[in-house]
Amino acid sequence: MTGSFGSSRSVQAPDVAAPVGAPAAPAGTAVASKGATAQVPTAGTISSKGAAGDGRPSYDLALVRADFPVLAQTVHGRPLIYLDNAASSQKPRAVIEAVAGCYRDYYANVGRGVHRLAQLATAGRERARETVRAFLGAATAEEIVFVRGTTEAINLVAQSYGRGRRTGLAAGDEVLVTAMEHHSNLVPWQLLCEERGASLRVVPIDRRGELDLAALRRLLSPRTRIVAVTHVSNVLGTINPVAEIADLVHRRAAVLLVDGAQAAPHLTVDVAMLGCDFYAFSGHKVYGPSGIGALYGRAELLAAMPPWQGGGGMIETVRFEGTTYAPPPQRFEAGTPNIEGAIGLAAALDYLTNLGLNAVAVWEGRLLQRAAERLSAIPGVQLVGSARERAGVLSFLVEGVHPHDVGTVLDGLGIAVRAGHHCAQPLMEVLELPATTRASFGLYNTLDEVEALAAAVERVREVFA
Ligand code: C6P
Repeated sequence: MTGSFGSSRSVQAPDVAAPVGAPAAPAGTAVASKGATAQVPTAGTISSKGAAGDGRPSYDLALVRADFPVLAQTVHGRPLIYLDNAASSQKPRAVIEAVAGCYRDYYANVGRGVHRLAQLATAGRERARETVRAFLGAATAEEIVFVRGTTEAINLVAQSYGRGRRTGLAAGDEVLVTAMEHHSNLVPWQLLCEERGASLRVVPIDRRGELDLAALRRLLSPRTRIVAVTHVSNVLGTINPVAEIADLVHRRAAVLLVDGAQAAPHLTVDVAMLGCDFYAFSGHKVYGPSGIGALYGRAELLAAMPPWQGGGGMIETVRFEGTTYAPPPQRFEAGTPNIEGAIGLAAALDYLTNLGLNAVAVWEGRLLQRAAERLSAIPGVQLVGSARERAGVLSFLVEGVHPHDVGTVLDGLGIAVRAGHHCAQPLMEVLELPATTRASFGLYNTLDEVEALAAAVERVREVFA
């Protein structure tokens, strides 16, 4: 279902083609996007994926909000309106209690002890792995590696797959990323390319902020070994067509890593249907604890990959002469892990699953659509990004006001948003913007909060008039 965003106002998008990330490319980086047609996307349409016609989600919003203790507070004397969910989301009681319950009732180190608490903690963490498996639609729990978060997951693949005896990159090989990547899905590949003498190539975006699939087709070559794409852009909200991309990538016998940091909170993820080889996400963005996340890796790929960190828990036998390694996923989980984090993550995924990812997606689509309509109707406000398929975030500019000032005024009104480059500096360069203000939505946000956001942005205009 497609709803109108309304028209953009006042601030003109630049007309000139913007090269992607051209200056200061590090050694080993070939910037392939000269002549890319990326421009500041203007407001257009959004697929709200069946957004409800009425003003309520299919779940009880008041009850859900009551599950999140932090939402009850005031900030600067105003009710907190938390619209910084893309940076990190708030935690329901179920998660807080799962973490506290682990510490209170059965905490011990995992995978090592024969005693009762060690067995309980180990079983709790392995149940959590199974919950993540089901959440991602992976075939087996052995395909789920616990990590600190998306950043660590991507570094794991770059450092292990990218350097493996059987899988590693050689001089002349290529890694493809897109112009809308977060630094976490860019810098690990730059490091790898630099080390291996490989090249990093960049798939451009169009003026809506959608991936240029024709350019992707052109850039894919026999030299392409890894393609790393975000599922949802943390700046533009664009949902990338992962299944289509996977098909193109596999025709070239390359592997596809998907950065799911901004997708997992908003979309039903099924790695089998997406057809990707690796999928990474963070617990703290799906209402779970920070310092925990997961990497899905296709079984035969993980099996072929060497360890990336050494230590306890990842070995089979250790002798001074040499060591043999545990099979996946333990091979990639050296040292004492974030035990309570994994258990809290499972509680968060259960919470999301019980509400229904589809219901959440429909409601957030409604919020996003309303916010886009309201903000784009304010003179001097320009939305950044108008992809037809979007989720989660709305970036905008207020004419003549720096995004940090917008964020500061909004904070004074109790509204939490993020202002800055959102750890996507190369994308900002493509957009020819130093920064944006970004409102990002979660399952507990309300239409009243969207109205408050619009009123606050109008207030920004008055303050800086
Ligand atoms: N983006 C934001 O405000 P970590 O920090 O490892 O949990 O996630 C990194 C990451 C990777 N990819 C994407 C698309 C992301 O959005 C993020 C985190 C936050 O946009 C914090 S910078």
